[in-house]
Amino acid sequence: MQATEKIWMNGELVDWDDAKIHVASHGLNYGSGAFEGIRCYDTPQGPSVFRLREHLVRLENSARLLYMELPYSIDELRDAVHEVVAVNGNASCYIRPLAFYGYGELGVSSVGNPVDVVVLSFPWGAYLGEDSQTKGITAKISSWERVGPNVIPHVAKATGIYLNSMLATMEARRGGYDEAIMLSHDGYVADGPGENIFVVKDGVISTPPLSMSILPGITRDTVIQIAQDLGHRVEEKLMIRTDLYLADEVFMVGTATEVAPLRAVDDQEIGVGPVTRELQQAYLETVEGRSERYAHWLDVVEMSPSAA
Ligand code: PPE
Repeated sequence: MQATEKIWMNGELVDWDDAKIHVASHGLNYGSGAFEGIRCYDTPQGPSVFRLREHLVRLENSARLLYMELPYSIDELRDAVHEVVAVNGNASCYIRPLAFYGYGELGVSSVGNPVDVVVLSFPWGAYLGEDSQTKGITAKISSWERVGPNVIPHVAKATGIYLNSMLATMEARRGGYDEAIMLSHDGYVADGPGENIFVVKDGVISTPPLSMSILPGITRDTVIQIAQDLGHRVEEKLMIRTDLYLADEVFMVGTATEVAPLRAVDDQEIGVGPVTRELQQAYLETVEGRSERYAHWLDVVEMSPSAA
């Protein structure tokens, strides 16, 4: 990863190399943390963080589901994001707020541990490789099930859940595919290790419902709104693996991925189609601040005078 100058850590800006924790931290031992992934884009209005408030509300909800009380309000976290982006000076960057149980008492109960909060900002290019958005990617249905609602709350963007994502990603990559698709315990399409999934069939756009072991993605919500505004019909419905094989188009969405077409699922070829292209373009216009209609989703950052 590309290091930047500062990391916001528990209210202070510290040098990148000094943002350290103790090895006995609860979050390191048990994956007890909640995090976010947010993008800032270089827009005509200035560097703008996309849907920052919604991401911070999700962070607060994720923490709550881990019985964790964040020591900072949403407004304070918003200020922290602005501060770290401004000081690091990258108009276009990825932002990673992370709250975790820190160093205090070892043992699975989280009682007796402080809640540490950090915010990183750093440049991060195409999540699934340079060609992912143009040529499309290949995906494999994972043999790993997506964590179910009674395993770990999938509504939470909790650090521990990502072991599930890591296993699915590694299996797919080692098998020569770009990405994994995970099914729920009862065999319905859930999401990717870091993306939500959409299918286009006979002119209708479908995506799994929020109850289907998926992260309630902010890009998912954005794409649904944009698609409806463009006049498309969007349905939230249960889908099985063959709905993917027989789809006209399949695409994945996420903050890091943006909108990436799938050109094959398992070894069934799927074309990269016009609906995906239209939504991909509209999404980029929105996040890059070229669309009046969605200007309210951009939170413009005032850069520090000393930053580039
Ligand atoms: N599902 C999962 C499992 C997920 O991790 C993400 C985000 C999404 C759906 C899409 O959510 P949203 O970003 O709000 O549209 N994955 C993050 C990358 C995880 C990683 O560190 O790698 C992201 O896109 O930032």
